[in-house]
Amino acid sequence: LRTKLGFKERAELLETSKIAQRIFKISLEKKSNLCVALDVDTADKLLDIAEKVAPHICILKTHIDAINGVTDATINNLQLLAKQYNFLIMEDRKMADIGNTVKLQYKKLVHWADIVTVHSVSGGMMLKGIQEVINENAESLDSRGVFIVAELSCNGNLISEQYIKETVKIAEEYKDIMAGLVCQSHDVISSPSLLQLTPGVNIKNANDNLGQQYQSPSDIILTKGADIAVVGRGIYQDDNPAEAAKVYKESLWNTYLERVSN
Ligand code: 5IU
Repeated sequence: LRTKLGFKERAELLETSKIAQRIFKISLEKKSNLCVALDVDTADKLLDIAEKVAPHICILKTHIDAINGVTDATINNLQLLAKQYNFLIMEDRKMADIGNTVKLQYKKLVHWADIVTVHSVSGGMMLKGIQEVINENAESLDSRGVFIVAELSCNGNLISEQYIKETVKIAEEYKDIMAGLVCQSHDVISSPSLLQLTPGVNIKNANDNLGQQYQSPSDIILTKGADIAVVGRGIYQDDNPAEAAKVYKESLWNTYLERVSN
């Protein structure tokens, strides 16, 4: 069973993609299955908080188009931090257009984002476009890949059971570039080679006033079956983001250890 198997064993499976291997490896090295979402409004805040939380995360997630003042230097500095502190960068663009358009958009991301998120709504051809760009850059860049969205954490979303099943099928079809799926339930992913990334974690709040629904770290790992948890406001809005990241990291990692130990 995926949720009972350790990251080390899962990383070593034959069908585990290069990008999933990179995530498993960093996670084990840093004892962290925390992905921080830095949805701040300026490039200065992005770099400032990134540096503070860097020792505690395996993935840093951005919505780069929501941040003011991002330049090439911002991206360079983010990449330097990623190297220095051993984490991956994920641009949460949720690409969703036809293959050709996604391919054009992804060409602008592939150089700095180790991972991008995609919606499955337009089908597998979109992933073919991404795969082509990854192949074109395979010699000059470390392995790249995607997380595909199978479920959303907000109430009132339009995703159906059928959509989830078809999304898993697409993920299996493009396993070479698949880090895993973004979802909310433990039974979406059965294959241990794929990672479950789950947003909607907060220790202090149960929701926001725009539909977001939160769970505790232990719920997200034990009940919802997350391998990697995404925490945004719980960390970057804290008075002490470094300390908050450490608290979330330890809580998430200890729950993961508990999950695989029995
Ligand atoms: N995010 C979700 N829910 C989802 C998906 C993505 O919250 O279903 I797919 C993103 C949005 C935000 C982060 O960047 O994860 C969660 O941030 P907060 O912890 O601040 O709610």
